[in-house]
Amino acid sequence: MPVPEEVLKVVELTKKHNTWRKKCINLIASENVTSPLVDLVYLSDFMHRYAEGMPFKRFYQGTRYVDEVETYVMNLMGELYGAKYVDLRPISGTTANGAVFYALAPEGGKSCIVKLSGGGHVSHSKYGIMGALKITPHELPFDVETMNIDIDGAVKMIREVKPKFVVLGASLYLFPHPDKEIKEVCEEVGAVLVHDVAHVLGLIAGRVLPNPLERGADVLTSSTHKTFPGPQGGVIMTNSEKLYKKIKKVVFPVFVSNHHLHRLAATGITALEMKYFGEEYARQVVRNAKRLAERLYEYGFKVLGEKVGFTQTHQVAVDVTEYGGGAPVAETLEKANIILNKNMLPYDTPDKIKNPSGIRIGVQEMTRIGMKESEMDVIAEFIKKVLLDKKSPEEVKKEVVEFRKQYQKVHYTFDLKDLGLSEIVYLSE
Ligand code: DSN
Repeated sequence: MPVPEEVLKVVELTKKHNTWRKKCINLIASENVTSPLVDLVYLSDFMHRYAEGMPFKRFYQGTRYVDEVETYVMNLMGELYGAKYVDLRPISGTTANGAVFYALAPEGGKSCIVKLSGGGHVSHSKYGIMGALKITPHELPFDVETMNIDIDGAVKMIREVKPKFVVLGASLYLFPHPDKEIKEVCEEVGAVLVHDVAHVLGLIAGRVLPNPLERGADVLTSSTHKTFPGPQGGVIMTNSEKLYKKIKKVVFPVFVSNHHLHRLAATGITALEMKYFGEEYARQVVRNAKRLAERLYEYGFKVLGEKVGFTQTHQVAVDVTEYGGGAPVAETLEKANIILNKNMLPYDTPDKIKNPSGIRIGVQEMTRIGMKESEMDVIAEFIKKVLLDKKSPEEVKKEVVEFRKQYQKVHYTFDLKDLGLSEIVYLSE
């Protein structure tokens, strides 16, 4: 049979995407690239199989290696983050959040969260899983100068609201959230402290940010594919047996049936990359973010967190109101093959959602392919050329594509040759 056009179309689109993103400066703060070794273990027969339940207590046959790998990777993650209980079954950060929120407030109730415009994640909000579970989130006050939770205001609110739980962590996350101070008031009112570390999981492994579990957080929820450069997925970690007993009964059967088994081995390799290369990688990520923020600031951009050193993470936030707002700026930069996203800033009102004041920049992926401070200077200059010098984005794109050719290999990983393996080749044009 001749290959139908429809088949060619799907193959073509995949090739186009793969080729294009290798020619782009990818600065979406919630993304990353997996290493060739992670790709190799990801692409396996595990992806065809089912294994509901906990290791060695399954509802399916044929799971002997799934059980072993899941247990092994749970232990690796537990060792990396100092957690006694690790659940890798949530297939995303949102699923991990849903399971924890439901376990903590099965009949609904009140919670306190980071406000959406301060970076709070949609799953923490009334529009997302929190709202669907009939839990009413109260937004903690946020301080724009320090780009962090206003601790005094938050303590006051938590005392008044008396929530069942408090969620720290956010999608715009420039500085570590104050677990220690919030934990004290949580204890006073009997609330559980959850910290959604999705954005900074890799930075915690690399010890450039404190581990919330060591500073009072009761439960960590996370995705596994942002600064932690693993396959897309979720994880829950805690040291509380009492809480974990409740949570694990909710993960399955409420939020997950099968848990996408090929993620497990791939997440394990990523945990080992973090164990052996994590500190070097995380330090470079933060150095790069700071450098990019400084350069943009020197060009006259309104970079947030000016009085507190701009950032301690992989992210930089810039107010681009004077260039038309986050939406047109992000679209124009995309024409130059610079991919980042529009973002609400703490002072934005809900009507600004379609064209917020800001853009959010994340440097973790470009760090992973070998970029350092000097490359951040080049990226800042590309952004300046498009937004300040008003050069044609199509012209700047030619320079971006040329520049990007030098950075194609994933760093901070193991060499396939040392394992006698060869790389999977992605479809490309
Ligand atoms: N909304 C994603 C982000 O970009 O931060 C996280 O799920």
